[in-house]
Amino acid sequence: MREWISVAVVGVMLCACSEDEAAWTPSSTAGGGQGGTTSSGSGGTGATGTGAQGGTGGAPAPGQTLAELCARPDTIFCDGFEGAYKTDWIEDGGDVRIVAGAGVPGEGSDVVEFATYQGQGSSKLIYTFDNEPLVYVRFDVQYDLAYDNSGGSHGPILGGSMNPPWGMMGTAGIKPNGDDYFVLNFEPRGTVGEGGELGFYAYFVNMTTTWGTTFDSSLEPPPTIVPGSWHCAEYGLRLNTPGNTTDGTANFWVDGVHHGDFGDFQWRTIDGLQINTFNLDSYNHFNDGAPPESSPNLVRYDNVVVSRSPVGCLAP
Ligand SMILES: [Ca+2]
Repeated sequence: MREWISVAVVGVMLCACSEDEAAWTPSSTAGGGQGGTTSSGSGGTGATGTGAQGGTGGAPAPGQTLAELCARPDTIFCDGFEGAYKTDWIEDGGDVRIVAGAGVPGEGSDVVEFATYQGQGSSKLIYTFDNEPLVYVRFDVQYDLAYDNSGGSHGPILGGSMNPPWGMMGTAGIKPNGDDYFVLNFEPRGTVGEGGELGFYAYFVNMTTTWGTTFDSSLEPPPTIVPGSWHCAEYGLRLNTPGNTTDGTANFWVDGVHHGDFGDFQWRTIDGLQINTFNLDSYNHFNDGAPPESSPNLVRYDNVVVSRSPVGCLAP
């Protein structure tokens, strides 16, 4: 088993958009994972722990259709992107497309595709909702065979601010105070196609750098991203008790495998700051050069569900 890895992100951040997200894992309700303990990493605060060994982490068993997931009482929002994306989303510029015939086998036809290229480094859809203390987001994601994030990238962001959605945007390098914002990105860690895997990148009150903290799975095999393939991804964020507490958590699953609980997060200090924003996002720094519009970086998403409880993968 690999060690939990905590790495402070100190690279040049050129992003003018949000760099944060909040994610969580309920160690009390999501069985199958042991709560992590925080330790100091190389310049950052990291979750150290054993993580779940292939447990479900409280996620429901697979065998569901998107329609069934959308109908669950805990579901806040869902979108299968058939024909269009729902008008609940805010499109904040970017290059967002609906692609027919590219769906996960057995579940619809259309997906949403985000393109990034020279002059278009960020494409995303923003969804805001009423304040929640515990939120899970599941989606299917496919990185194009030619996707290149070797110059740095970011992905979907779950978070909150006192002024949603914009209060958690443009916050790169701004350490949260506890009464302003927090973010938890669930995104490629490393270069896709060269061992890059899904993991966390978070901004929270007790992080020890101004550039956020990353969290990777400790399981073998790691949640390595396979370009051109669909992955079932899910993550959750539980807020800490208001005040000077660190009982906030985060966790994630990839292709139905629970990759552990991460703990000791102080996401906030006041009760008024809660989870209220999700960005379905593709952001590329292009620090090593951007592709032309004619051969863009492409990421596809489908079957997004925002919920108050773990959701799980679609029926195989
Ligand atoms: Ca679809």
